[in-house]
Amino acid sequence: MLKSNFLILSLIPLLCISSCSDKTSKEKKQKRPNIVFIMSDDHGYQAISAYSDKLIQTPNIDRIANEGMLFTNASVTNSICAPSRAVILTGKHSHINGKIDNMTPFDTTNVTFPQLLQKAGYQTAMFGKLHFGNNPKGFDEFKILPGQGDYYNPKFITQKGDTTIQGYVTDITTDLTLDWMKKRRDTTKPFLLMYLHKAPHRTWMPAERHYKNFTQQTYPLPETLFDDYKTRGTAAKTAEMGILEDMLFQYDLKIPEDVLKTMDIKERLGAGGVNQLNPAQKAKWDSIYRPIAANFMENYGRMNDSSLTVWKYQRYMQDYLGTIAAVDENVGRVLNYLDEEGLTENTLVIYTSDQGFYLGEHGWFDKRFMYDESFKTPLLIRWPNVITPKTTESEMVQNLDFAQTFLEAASVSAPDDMQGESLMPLLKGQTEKWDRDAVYYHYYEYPAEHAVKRHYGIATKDFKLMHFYFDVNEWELYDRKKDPTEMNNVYQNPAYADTVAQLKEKLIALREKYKDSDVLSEQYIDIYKDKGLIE
Ligand code: SGN
Ligand code: CA
Repeated sequence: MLKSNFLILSLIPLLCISSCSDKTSKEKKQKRPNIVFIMSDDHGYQAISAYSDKLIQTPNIDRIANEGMLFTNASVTNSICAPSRAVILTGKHSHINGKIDNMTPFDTTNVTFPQLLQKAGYQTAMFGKLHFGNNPKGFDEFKILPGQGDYYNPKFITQKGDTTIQGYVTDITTDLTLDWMKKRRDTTKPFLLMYLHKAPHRTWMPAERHYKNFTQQTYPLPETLFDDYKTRGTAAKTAEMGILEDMLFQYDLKIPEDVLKTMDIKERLGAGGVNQLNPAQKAKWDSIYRPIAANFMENYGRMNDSSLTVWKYQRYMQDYLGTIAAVDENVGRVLNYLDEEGLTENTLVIYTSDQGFYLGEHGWFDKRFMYDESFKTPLLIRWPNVITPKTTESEMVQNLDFAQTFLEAASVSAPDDMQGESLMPLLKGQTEKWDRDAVYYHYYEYPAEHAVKRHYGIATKDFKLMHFYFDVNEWELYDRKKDPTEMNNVYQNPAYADTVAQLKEKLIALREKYKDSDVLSEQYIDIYKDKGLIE
């Protein structure tokens, strides 16, 4: 392939003698970078070694930061899957693009950045999880998982109909991606590739090759595992995402039903993804997970709440991190392919997640809250010749900014109604051109699974102010510098009265700027009523 690239390059001057009337615009076009957008689902930054090596080594994902930029203050505008994806594609907040929660349908009349890139001459492809309930627009080719998708033997929706592929979803998503790059890439065009993993989403099923090693590991406990929510409001106290109370033995932690029966434990959900295994896969699964169940059965009677929390946390981490091992290996396959094809230099590679995730912090799994672990998201970007390798960027950036960044990178002007900011100045190291001092957040999916109440809020580098406005009317304030683990709500503390007043003013200004005037407009109330979620 290197040879054929050389051939094409050496032909360019010859071709130009006859046909380069518009030489400058052609040169510009040829330089437009490829974009490889890699996103996993529910990948907390705590589980990427470029951020912290307490839990897992992710050498391939880290490579993106080692050869590029690591963002330590990247966040989402609405910490839930499909809404985050809609924000990324449209460059607009949820209340503007309409996809406020996983249930509301994505309005396909929205203009998305892939549509604009495709129109501007990019070849576009998407593989993996989208989770919109409808097909993406603006892609020359896509193969996407229906809804949440399955870990084993997953079904894919393609332009030619549905197909089921035997094997493990993370490997398959990568095979599809590499197959497209190898066989159907138009080498005369720059490309946008959206390579979107299901992992490490619940129910955290690792690849067979990782069962053994990961189920033998013991992980350090997060500092806030036994949070009692003492200073916080109703929302944190009533959320249903506690490792002790809400994480299920069978569905989440893979203790088979027959074992639970002998212990008189009955659960509301069944075996979930384990039902997808074929007999050969099931035999391998059982060879590892059955002995764990037997051991659990033996010890269960001696466990109290605290030891059971720790046991559940360890089982959770073993499987969650096991799924990440496969993501990391597969990211390595894609990066290696870019190297082999000489594509690395002119390709912007980004690794992110649709949001962060609780890995036991505050006693939780899942996401949704504006507290850091789910508000913040990993963000690593490599773009040789633009980004200085090994840089760390602490400015506050959001998934809202991606669309405009990619458009600027491709020299395509962004529509005026996109609401983010291009990250280009930061990528170029021109921090002085970046003046954002606060970001806005709004979460809507309630009543729903995990029972996290609706809230909006503002974050600055120093503080976070949140308003839980639905069902309750409660405010919370955190001092991010003094209390980075967000254990002390200081909203009522008189010492912070001025801060509260200033932040409320700023919050109003942000809500005006982003045109978020209604807490829940009629349109959404109707959708929620139709679904029987509210009366
Ligand atoms: C599923 C999960 C939830 C998760 C939501 C949203 N339950 O409903 O635990 O919060 O997805 O996740 S499961 O029974 O399907 O595992 S999201 O990433 O799609 O937003
Ligand atoms: Ca998600």
